[in-house]
This record gives sequence, C-alpha cells and structure tokens, in this order.
Amino acid sequence: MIFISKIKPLATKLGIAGIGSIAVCSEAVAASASVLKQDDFVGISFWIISMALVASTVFFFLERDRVSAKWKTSLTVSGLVTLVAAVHYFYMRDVWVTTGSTPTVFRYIDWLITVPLLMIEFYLILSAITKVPAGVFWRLMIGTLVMLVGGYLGEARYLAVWPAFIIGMAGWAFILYEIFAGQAGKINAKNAPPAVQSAFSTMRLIVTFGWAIYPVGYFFGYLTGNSPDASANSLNIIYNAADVLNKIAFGLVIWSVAVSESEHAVVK
Ligand SMILES: *C/C=C(C)/C=C/C=C(C)/C=C/C1=C(C)CCCC1(C)C
Repeated sequence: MIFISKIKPLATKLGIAGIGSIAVCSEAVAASASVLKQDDFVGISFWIISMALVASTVFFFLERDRVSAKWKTSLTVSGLVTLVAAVHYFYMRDVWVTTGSTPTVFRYIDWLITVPLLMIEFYLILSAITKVPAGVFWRLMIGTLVMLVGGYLGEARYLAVWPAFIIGMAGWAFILYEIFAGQAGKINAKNAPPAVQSAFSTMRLIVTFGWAIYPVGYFFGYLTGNSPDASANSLNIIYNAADVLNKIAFGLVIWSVAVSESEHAVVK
C-alpha cells in the first residue's frame, strides 16, 4: 500500500495515465481483501457489538438527564466503559478482518481501562446512598489491577502461565471477597435500600459468573496444552458475548437502579 501511494502521484505527475489507473485498480483489490465476509461470524460479532457499544454509550450519557445528581457519575462511568470498548472493538474488527486473528493480549488494552471503571461502580452506587470509606475504592482498584497485570504477564509470556494465572485469580478472589463479605458487601447489606441491594447483588453475580468466562478462556487457551492460536478463534466469539453481558448489561443494571431511586426520591 505504501508503495502504491508513492507510485500513484509519481505516475500522475509523469502523465502516465496507464500506470495511474493500474495503481488505482490494485488499490481497490487490496482494499477488498479487508472487507467483512458474509460468513465471518467473528468479524460480524465484532461489528455488531461495536454498534451496540456506541448505542449504549449515547444512551447512558443521555439518560444522565433523567436521574438525580448523586446518580449521574454512575451513568457517566457506564458510558465511558462502553465508549472505550467501542473504540477498541472497531480496532479489533479491523485487525481481525485484515490478519484473520486477534490475539487475546490486545484485549488487555481495553480491560486496563474498562475493568477498573466497572469495579468502581460498586463504590459509586454505595456512595450514592451513604458515606463510603476510601479504603473500599482502593481495595477494588488494587484487586482489579493485580488480576489484570497477572493475566497480562502470563498471556504476553513475561511470566510462566501458571504463576501468572494464580496471581490473576488471587486478584479476582480479593475483589469477590470485598463485594460479598468485605466492607463493600457489609455497607450494602446494612445501609442500602432494597432497589440498591438488588442491583448490587445482580452486579455481584455478573462479576462472579460473567467474569469467570475470561479465566476459563485463559485456562483452555494456555493451561490445557492447547495452542492458544488454535483456540483464539472460538475464544473471540465467547469473549465478545461475555463483553455484552459484562459491559452493556452491567451498565443497564446500574441505569435501572439509578432511574428507580431518582424517581423514588421525587415521589417522597
Ligand atoms: C469488559 C471486560 C471485562 C469485564 C474483563 C474482565 C476480565 C477478567 C475478569 C479477567 C480475569 C482473569 C483472571 C481472573 C485470572 C488471570 C487471567 C485473567 C486476567 C483472564
């Protein structure tokens, strides 16, 4: 492509129309190689989810108008998660369509921003109803980073895959402890109104079962003796579906409690 873009102006300058149009033709051929195929389900899933993420972003940002001031930050964060993921999915689709693979390691670029933001949502929804100590925020943040850095070091082969997996699992366990039995879980059980408690427990289930898909993917990709490249294709579809649950549906749970609590406050 670089060659063609250099040749074309040169050919035009020299007035060699023939070479110019050959260059244009070959450009069209090169471009058609990177067009989505009708039966490319991985590519199609990247494309559909990109659009769903963009639509969700617009939705979360617009719906800020509907909720009371203390719930607005939660919706902003939901919208930022889907925005970052949308940009990432556009890029991943391109990589997939042009190269036929998308290494899982690329996903950590998205996760490094979106997963801490998702985790902070627990802190934010509790903060909307009561005073929450900063320690809750930091524990959620640190647990998330340990989980992601551990996984990354394994997938990118800076660390042996097993120790890296154990570090990542420890980070996830730490988060789960905090939201079930730790301070965040206790504040929810003690101070939250029923609607918030129900949202909190749905979000917790998502972090338990929806998030479990990624370490299971890591396990089958690296720890069962499979070649990660061979499993990468099917893993892409699974990870994509997981992201819809963990980013869009998670945001909708928060949106729903934000709206119901805001309307509740008006009626009171
Ligand atoms: C939107 C993206 C999300 C919610 C991604 C979540 C990713 C995880 C929960 C990853 C977890 C992992 C472990 C628990 C062990 C080590 C390997 C990881 C990083 C895949």
